[in-house]
Amino acid sequence: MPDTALQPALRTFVRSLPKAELHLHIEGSLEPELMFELARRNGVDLPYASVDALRLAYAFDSLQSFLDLYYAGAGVLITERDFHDMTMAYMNRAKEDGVVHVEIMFDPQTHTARGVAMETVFAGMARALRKVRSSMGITSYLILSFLRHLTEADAMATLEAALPLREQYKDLWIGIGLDSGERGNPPGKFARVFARCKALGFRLVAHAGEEGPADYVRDALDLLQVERIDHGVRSEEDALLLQRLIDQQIPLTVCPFSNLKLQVIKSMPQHNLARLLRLGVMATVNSDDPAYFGGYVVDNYIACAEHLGLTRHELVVLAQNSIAASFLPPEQKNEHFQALSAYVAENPDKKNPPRGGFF
Ligand code: ES4
Ligand code: ZN
Repeated sequence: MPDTALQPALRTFVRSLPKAELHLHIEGSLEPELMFELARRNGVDLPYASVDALRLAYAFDSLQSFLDLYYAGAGVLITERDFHDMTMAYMNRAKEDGVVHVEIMFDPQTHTARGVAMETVFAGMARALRKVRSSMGITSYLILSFLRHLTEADAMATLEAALPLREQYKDLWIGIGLDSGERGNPPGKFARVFARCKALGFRLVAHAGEEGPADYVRDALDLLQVERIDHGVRSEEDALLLQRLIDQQIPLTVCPFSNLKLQVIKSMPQHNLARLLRLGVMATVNSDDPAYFGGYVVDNYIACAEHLGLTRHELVVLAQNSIAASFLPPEQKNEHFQALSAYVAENPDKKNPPRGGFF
């Protein structure tokens, strides 16, 4: 039974736990209220009468049923200011959740296909992120993600369109990702463009093993040479692969609410995060598309505590993993590890105090 009486105290503890968010699609942070505001500002018609009507439409039965709404929703993003406002709204919310560093994925093809310039997308996000870095001290990186339902040639053209901006945004744009509909779009389809990105010195990630099979996780590692797997929950279906993830400490950016809302799992108690973590997988917890899936990163941590029985110590391990699995340089990771240890030491677990004495 979830211990609801202790939940407020646990939530307070988790909110102030220094953590990184490593799996966040900025377009998936666009809350219905802001979507309506941007639609009005830009004279874009939304096929919903109200914010409530839109929220009611957020009932998904698969990844694709979500993606259809998500791409349609992104249609309100037109100007530099729109990208800025969306990013700023997410960062303000992330601050409340104790996020000290975030690695943000964005889908330029969703925007350039509508006639929005690549520069507009970068400029709006970067203005917000740089402001937040200096005002709130939250660091951030950008991961340009290719849409896997489109061709590799389209991904290559998108990369070429973005490369002239690399110098201008080198403080932020450090990585390349792969997202959108997984089934029928295996990693191998993007082997050449990922090889080029690796040669260019980008950090590489890919969604794999979300709806797709464990084979796609192995292919993402072998054919795309990614350093981190987004989701990866279906890796459990392949014992050899699972052992490899453990041995090589390959991080998984797990998103429990996403898996639930997209019916990758039937109910939260069925999620395998606790099992993965206890086997020694470098698992992290993230929000994916928080505006669509009903919760931000702390909500995801708390749901895992409640439904999977994660201990307070395991929640601390998740926060530790999020720093370890980030693309931050070692010195910055160490600063966050120290802050984390200090926070835990200052907030002893009254229910399960660390054992004193020698044994
Ligand atoms: C996504 Cl949950 C998920 N999976 C794949 N691609 C995505 N893009 C945005 N959210
Ligand atoms: Zn995702």
